[in-house]
Amino acid sequence: MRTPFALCILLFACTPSTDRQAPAKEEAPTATPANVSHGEAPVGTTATPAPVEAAAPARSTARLHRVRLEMLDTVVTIAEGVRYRAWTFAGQVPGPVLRVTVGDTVDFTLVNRAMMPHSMDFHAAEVAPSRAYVNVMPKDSLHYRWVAKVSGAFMYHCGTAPAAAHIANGMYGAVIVDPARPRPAAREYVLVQSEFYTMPGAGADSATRTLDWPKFLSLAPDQVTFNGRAAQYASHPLPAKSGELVRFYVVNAGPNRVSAFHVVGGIFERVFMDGRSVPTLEGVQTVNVPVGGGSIFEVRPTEAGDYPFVSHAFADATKGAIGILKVE
Ligand SMILES: [Cu+2]
Repeated sequence: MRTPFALCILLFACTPSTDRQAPAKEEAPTATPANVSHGEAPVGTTATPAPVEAAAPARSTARLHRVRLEMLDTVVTIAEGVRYRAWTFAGQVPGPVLRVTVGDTVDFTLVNRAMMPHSMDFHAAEVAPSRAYVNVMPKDSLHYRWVAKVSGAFMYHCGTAPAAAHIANGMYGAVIVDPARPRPAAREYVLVQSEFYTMPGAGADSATRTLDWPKFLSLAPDQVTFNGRAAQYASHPLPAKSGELVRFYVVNAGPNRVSAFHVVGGIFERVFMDGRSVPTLEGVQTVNVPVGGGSIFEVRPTEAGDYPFVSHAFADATKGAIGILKVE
């Protein structure tokens, strides 16, 4: 039964005043929205490249890949004007993209130039973790080999306990494993989604932020990023051409938030989840990439314009999991 209008007014008037006391700390935005779909972040031009390259490295023809990664502590920028004291592979967050082909051997050396033990866990490898994914002490190194047997987009990360802290501090990256028969030609981008949970650093270094453990446990990140920097591909859109096949290799490093990957204005022609060599899905709008997972997305925009790509979990898009594919 519908509540009479007068009764509604009465109920509202009788609402205990405690319900309308001091506003919450975080208020929903009330400003006039940008005149662009998904205007969560200002859209720039393609005139200057983004701080972190998103273009995928070229497919390799080498069958043996000698990869040497140094782990070191460094300060990185995770959003415009926001610096973070990170633990890294090769001094960057995410670490370098590694690209190999099914059947290739990765001859891997891990060097620890940081202050504490670290390790490396390749999701693209099938090895005994107790042999390969072991701690490397500071000033020490580790060497092992693995063969890429399954194609797909894979995460790699430090697995040293607490892995939560090592991943939250920036120790992750992506491996692309190509099928032996190459995928169709496309414009290719790699996006590693991840979160940062931050608080001011100690003492004189308060301007550089560090990991906030209670925020981490509460799943309340300050930034959610593609390739380690909030909204960098909105301010520096990724170019594409009308009618061109665009392929996104999306790896979700987390450490906590599922990515609901979506391209506004597009429908994915094909999605290859994890190591699937045949499409898992065709003609889909949004597909979750689980934490610790990766998928390959193919979309073909046919009209010139700006196409936002987001995690459709919109708290995360608001915190930086947003970019623009600029189609010309
Ligand atoms: Cu580590």
